[in-house]
Amino acid sequence: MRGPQGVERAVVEDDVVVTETGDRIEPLDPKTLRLPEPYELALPVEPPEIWCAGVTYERSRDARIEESGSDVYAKVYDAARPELFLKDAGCRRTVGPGLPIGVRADSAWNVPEAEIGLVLGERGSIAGYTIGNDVSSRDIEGANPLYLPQAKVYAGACAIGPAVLVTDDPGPVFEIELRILEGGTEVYRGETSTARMKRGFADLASWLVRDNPVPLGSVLLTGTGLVPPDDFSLAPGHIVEITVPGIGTLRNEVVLATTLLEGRSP
Ligand code: DO4
Ligand code: MG
Repeated sequence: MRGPQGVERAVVEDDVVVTETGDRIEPLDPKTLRLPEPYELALPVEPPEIWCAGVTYERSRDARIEESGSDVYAKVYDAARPELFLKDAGCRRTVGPGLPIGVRADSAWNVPEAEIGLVLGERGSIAGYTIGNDVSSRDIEGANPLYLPQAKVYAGACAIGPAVLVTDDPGPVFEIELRILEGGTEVYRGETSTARMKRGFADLASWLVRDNPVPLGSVLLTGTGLVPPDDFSLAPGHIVEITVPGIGTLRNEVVLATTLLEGRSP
């Protein structure tokens, strides 16, 4: 959590945010976990690596086939082995709630991807659940499947947060709402449920750690089931809000990725 004392550790107990110094802060809305000023939830974990699964929902499979004309997406949707790719390492391209996400200057078709994130424990066990935004360039991805890393990995291409849900439920189902706002007006709204996923969370995590030393606390985003209409592109000034009851709302403003590089050493 960010507050007057800088970044502090905090947990959510009975819809109240409790800091390590014992302050109790009531969110303005327990569903979104939005805090009164000057408080803001920060990155709930700093994952050493962030991985993504793709094409885990029928909607994503269809969108990928349409944008690329390639059948590799239908093949991976039906295969036992999932699509998995590295999104970030060392949190160089990832932000928490309230900080800007990026769109590439060399892309004309950018979208947010609202996904459930698995916080990974030992040997691919699931320690908790968070929200992730796998911001992507659809025209770069669609031009050639080999361009996937460029469509997915760049400054501000990922957001996670606002909290980590720890639960004993072995098979939780999450409702996911995605809203995009422009000048305070909603320009896109969609919702889906993880009940529509083709694959299970534990199965995805077990594929990821096969012969792969994924560090503890890494996050695996589990794919998108929400695709805005083809004539929509994310642009600087848009606000992206992803709400998952039980976890909160991940809210980020969009800027040009180039501006996030300013002042950063390579
Ligand atoms: O194959 C492209 C990536 C798909 C993806 O990121 C998703 O389905 O969420
Ligand atoms: Mg994705």
